[in-house]
Amino acid sequence: MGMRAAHAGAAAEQVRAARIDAAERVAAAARARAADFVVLCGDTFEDNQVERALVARVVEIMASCRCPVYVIPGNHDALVPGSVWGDGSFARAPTVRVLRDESPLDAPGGVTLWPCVARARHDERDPTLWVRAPSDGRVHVLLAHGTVESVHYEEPWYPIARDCAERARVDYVALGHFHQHLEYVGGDGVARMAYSGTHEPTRFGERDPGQALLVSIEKAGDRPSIEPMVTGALRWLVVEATLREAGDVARTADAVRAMGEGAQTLMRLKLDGYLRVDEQDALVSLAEMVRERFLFGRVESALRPAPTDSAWTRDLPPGPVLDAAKLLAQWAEPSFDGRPSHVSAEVAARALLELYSMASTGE
Ligand SMILES: [Mn+2]
Repeated sequence: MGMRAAHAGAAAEQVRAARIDAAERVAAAARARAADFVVLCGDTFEDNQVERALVARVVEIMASCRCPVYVIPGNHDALVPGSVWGDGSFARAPTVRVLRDESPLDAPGGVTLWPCVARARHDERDPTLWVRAPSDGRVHVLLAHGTVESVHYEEPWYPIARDCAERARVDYVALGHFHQHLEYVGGDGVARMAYSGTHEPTRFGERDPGQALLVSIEKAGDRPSIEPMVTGALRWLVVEATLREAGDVARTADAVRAMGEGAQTLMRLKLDGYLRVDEQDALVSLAEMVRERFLFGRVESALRPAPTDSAWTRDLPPGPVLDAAKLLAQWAEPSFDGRPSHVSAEVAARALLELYSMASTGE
């Protein structure tokens, strides 16, 4: 919460509002499914400088869960002097508990929570090493914020071992930091560790964001049931298209149009390949459509001019490449009738483009 969303351009305000709406859906899901409690595993806030009015609003949403909400600080909202966690609104919400110490505490449903607390933006140590739960018949749940080994993430801090659940002897490890839903299956084939991912998608290129996890554990040692619940609303789509043949711009426009109305969609269209001179206007229309149809739309073009005639072959040195280019140019003429029977004009035109690509990029 409090993400500035500059990467969403003029849609930033709607992107921020969507995160509030999605948080309300998390609280509504907690009420509808009568959750014993809710945990937030760090980075609830973008940073410790977010507006205090936003903090008050978020605390209000947490309090609307009608069950206790346990929150650990993450590396973005680390527990430091002057942090967001000192805001007065927390003191006015008795069901919202910010966990500030590495000490186990009892939660409803016969559960013991083991909170790991981030106290800095960066840390190279595994925050879970202190946990070793007893076999006392209670359900033990570890809360941590960090990077499980093998996750590739631009903020590789707070490393967490893959066998954390086994080593700490807990029934479940609830993880924050990574934005996508990801579960870890232990040596016994059971997933006891998972990132829920963010409650609302954050940016382009994420897989499986916009969810909360409903985790049910009947009794100590039982296999956790992990049920993803959709809470997000906006779609951040990346569409890639390679233009090769006449009509490909129009075909790409049709494909984009087929994705439906885009009030809830942010679209990044990446184009490469070749743009024919006679399709430049179509490309301008396509870019306009992407900008107008979606909440946010951006076209990223790596298009190169297509060879409109075979003049480019004049730059080729004499030899087999030049010979092949001349032959393909001849075969690519639809009116030419001397092609071998297994070659169509279309195939020859594509082969000529491939050759052009190799020649123009020096391959
Ligand atoms: Mn983080």
